[in-house]
Amino acid sequence: RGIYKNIEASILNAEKLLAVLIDPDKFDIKHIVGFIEKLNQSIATHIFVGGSTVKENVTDFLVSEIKKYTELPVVLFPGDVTQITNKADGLLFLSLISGRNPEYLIGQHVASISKLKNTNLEVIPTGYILIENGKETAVQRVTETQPMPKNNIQNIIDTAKAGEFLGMKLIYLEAGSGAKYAVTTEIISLVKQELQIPLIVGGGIRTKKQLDKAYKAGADLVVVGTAFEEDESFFEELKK
Ligand code: 1GP
Repeated sequence: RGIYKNIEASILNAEKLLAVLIDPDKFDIKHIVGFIEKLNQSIATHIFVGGSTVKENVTDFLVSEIKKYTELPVVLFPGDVTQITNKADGLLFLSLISGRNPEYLIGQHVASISKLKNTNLEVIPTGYILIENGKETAVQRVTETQPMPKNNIQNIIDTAKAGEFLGMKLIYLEAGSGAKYAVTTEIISLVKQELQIPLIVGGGIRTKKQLDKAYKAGADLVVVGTAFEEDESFFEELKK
């Protein structure tokens, strides 16, 4: 089965999913064997690879290295076209629907097609919603868009629902990598109630307690990056 079908099946079985985000720009390739070993022994179900400011070809090499040491699906979470590589299993085809910058709503997507046509990547259309979190993050800087104010929850819900009606297969609520404040449980649960498609939540989640809170509120898949980058012992708390 494909990546998306597996996500749907997990939800039906009330299983929660965890993606470990590896940012090629921050990750020290020297640590890869130990890092992936710990990851394999944890409850992680997916590996996401991507970042806002990655240099060309770095992703390609990193993904082929990761694939040597794990059976988990590797899904690209690209900041731009240059991060697309055939070595991965899937690609979140992200449209930044919280923003009004055409480049990140449709521009990069058009530019990616000639590359994507030559890959076997499972392309998963994803509505990407950046939410205010207490400090400016890289997504905001790079995409030149404003995050959605967290007190206007109805607007966040409507944006997510519009993404679903546009045919997107996933909604991703993003506080931004290294966010001071993660997406609130109130936002997660109200968005989840309205959606028929799986919900991803990420940004600023650093503890097991926060992870469990996000799941309980309704996140189907949580993405954690910085917490593992800063301290690999976090994997110990998340053993299978
Ligand atoms: C960022 O949602 C991901 O795009 C993960 O964020 O690095 O804060 O875990 P963190």
